[in-house]
Amino acid sequence: MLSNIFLLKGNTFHDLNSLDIFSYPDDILRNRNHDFVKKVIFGHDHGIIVENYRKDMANELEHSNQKLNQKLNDYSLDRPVPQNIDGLNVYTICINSKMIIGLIFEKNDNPIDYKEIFEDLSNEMLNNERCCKFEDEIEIENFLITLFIDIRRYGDEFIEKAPEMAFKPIGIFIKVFLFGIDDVGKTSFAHRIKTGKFIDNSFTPTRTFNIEYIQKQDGYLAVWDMPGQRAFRDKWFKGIQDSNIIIYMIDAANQLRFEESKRELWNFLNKHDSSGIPLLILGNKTDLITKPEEIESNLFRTKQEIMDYFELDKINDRDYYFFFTSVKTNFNMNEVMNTLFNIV
Ligand SMILES: Nc1nc2c(ncn2[C@@H]2O[C@H](COP(=O)(O)OP(=O)(O)OP(=O)(O)O)[C@@H](O)[C@H]2O)c(=O)[nH]1
Ligand SMILES: [Mg+2]
Repeated sequence: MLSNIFLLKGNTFHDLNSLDIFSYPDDILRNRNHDFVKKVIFGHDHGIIVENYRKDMANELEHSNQKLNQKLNDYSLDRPVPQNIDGLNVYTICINSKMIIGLIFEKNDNPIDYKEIFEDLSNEMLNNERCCKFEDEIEIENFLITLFIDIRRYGDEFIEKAPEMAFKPIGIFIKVFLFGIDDVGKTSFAHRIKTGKFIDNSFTPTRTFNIEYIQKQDGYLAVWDMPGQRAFRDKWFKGIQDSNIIIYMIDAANQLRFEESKRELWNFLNKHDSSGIPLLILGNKTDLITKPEEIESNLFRTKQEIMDYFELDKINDRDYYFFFTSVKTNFNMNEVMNTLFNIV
């Protein structure tokens, strides 16, 4: 488990006395001497960052002011470096040769398990959300706390349950690639088919591939639940290899986002050659658009409207199916599962 996070920031890594050091939840570096900080810094290519920093300074002076500003807004992140320093399990990432963010894990953790999440979250917060300019202390502390909580949650949710992968699959093995824009109910869907339960009002957007292994009577499913937020969508392409079926989920109750949802579906179908892999399109959250007793009549009309809007009839390189669902009320969930096994 992640136990601490820290940040080293200074005008130059040469002068250790001038470094600002922040850490959370407690001041873990207070009693550590320069030696610890020096080892952290030199772990990054044995001091080459110090040289890069010098070169950067020289280059920056040559550039126009405009370019300089642009550069200041862009953060480039080096590969994270794991080190064991004075008995601490430390994982650090260097930014623009000027700052270092460090994670400290418990002794038995493997920092490499956190490589993707560490890189992705830092990059997202720095370059997409631009949530920290590193100018005032409170801002920096908030940044560290947010990163700490997110990485820790990731560890709790995904890494701790890794042993489940050791299950012996019974029946056929199916890889399900589940994607769609954010907040449509993908993670709730995976959770429902795995546990039979629905957690209302959960708000934990998925930030990395969430892979659920689920044994059903007819076979063993690996459901690759993709993160839907904009910043993560280019990752979708990385998850699809060897999939047996693709599920694209739409929030049927949120027409305001139909256009975005349609664009992402077609973008994906056009850009990535996944032809031949059957596609199941789910219009979820039907509980929000119709009462249970009127489901049949109301949804029939809506189904045609959605199929027209999304131009599903233009899909000609694979079989596709459309279902309405409500992960919340379990509406059509059994039908979807039966269809899934029948198709594959
Ligand atoms: N009313 C209703 N709410 C649902 C349904 N399915 C999911 N939700 C809610 O919708 C919200 C988003 O659900 P998630 O499963 O986290 O959505 P997601 O698609 O995984 O979102 P990202 O991980 O950000 O891509 C949660 O508050 C769910 O409780 C449904 O069928 N009906
Ligand atoms: Mg999710």
